[in-house]
Amino acid sequence: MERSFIMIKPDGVQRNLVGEVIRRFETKGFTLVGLKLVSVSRDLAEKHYGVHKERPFFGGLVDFICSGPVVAMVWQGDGVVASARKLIGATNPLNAEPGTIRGDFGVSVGRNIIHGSDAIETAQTEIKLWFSDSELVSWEPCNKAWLYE
Ligand code: D4T
Repeated sequence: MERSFIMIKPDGVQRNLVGEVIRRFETKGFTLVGLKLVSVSRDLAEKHYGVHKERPFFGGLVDFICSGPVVAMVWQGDGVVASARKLIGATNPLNAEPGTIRGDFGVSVGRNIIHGSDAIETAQTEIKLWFSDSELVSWEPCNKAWLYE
């Protein structure tokens, strides 16, 4: 089944939003298959945001991701990659709709609380970057028959 890499950034952890974010993904109906608190190395942050290497905000972004613990997660479910992006909202929290995580909790693009993979292929790359196979747990939630027809 489809999987997405979701990371609660240092601001989300510092602002005590970990439970709130997890609650939103759980109650939507997605399944948590990987979870860990990570003190991110520069090397990992630079690899994760490698696509932005030439952008002016790259250095500040890497500093920020390394500035405190993040919660790295893998969530699973039909259409989870695109749906997670909707739950998260627009990159700039000021443009994010109310009801989304960034729309409800953020005001600044450089402090936008959470990351979610932007495509299925990106998700696969990011999951491999952040998790070993043994850290991911395949399990069948008992409410599956009530979530999927
Ligand atoms: P991430 O990758 O963190 O889920 O964010 P998005 O997918 O929504 O947005 P992005 O890749 O365009 O940006 C990555 C990351 O960089 C920060 N950022 C972005 C920033 O600090 N200043 C900026 O001007 C932009 C565009 C926020 C998210």
